Amino acid sequence: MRDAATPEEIASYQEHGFVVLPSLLDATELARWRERLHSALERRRTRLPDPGGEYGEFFRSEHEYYDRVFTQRIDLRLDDPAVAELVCSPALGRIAAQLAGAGGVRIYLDQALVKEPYANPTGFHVDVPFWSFSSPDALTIWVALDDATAENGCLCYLPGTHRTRRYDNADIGPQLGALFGVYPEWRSIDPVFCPVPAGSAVAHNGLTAHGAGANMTRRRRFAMTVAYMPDGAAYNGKQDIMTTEEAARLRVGDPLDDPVRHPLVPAV
Ligand SMILES: O=C(O)CCC(=O)C(=O)O
Repeated sequence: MRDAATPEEIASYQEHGFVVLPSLLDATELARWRERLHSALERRRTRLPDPGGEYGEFFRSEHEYYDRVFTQRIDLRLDDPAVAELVCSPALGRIAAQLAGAGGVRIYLDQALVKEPYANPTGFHVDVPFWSFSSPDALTIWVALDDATAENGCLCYLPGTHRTRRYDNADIGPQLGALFGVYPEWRSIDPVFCPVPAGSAVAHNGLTAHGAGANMTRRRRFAMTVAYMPDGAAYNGKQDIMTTEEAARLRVGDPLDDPVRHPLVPAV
């Protein structure tokens, strides 16, 4: 894996709020990621790591639409050391820190997102308002483990939307364009599709509006993602993916700096 973003990639990310990272993984690495993540998915049957833990309302319920957008498996690294070795990669973290212009970033979460054959589209949304901190400098690196195409639901971005400093959002629900009700000024922006071959990646700012089409093919579209927050990001009171017990240990304003849950990856 390369361990740096090019100056052009950094400039493009900062201007548009997303960037394609071609050939992030070489063929050997891609085979390793696919093998380890397919095994991890075989083992993990639940969305979140601790089946006995008490999670927030969203994660306790079934959702007729959302459950058919993708198979979502969050924080696989926490119960699978072979996955942890991949997603805690210093090289990947360094690229994230360079794109964010941060001295260091911490992993907020990792998640496998598998768009199954004939899965629903991913409605337009922004990421950070779902999360337990608020920052304009968070980002996700979305690694394609299968070719991601317009036919099977590659990502699609609204360039420049990361410049908003608002943390309002729309649910990933059956109204694909609900976000435009929240941000009507974004209706005039042309969406940019980002098809990428397996082993390449896209990175997007946590405030860049994005979505993905339906999977109109008979094969899965497998992506592995790592979301990063700048070092120093603080708890905002949203439980999100934490158990109730974990959230109760935090006060608003506390840094999210648990070294196991949120390991630091320095930029250099
Ligand atoms: O993979 C998808 O369909 C959506 C991904 C996404 O929203 C994200 O990684 O933030």
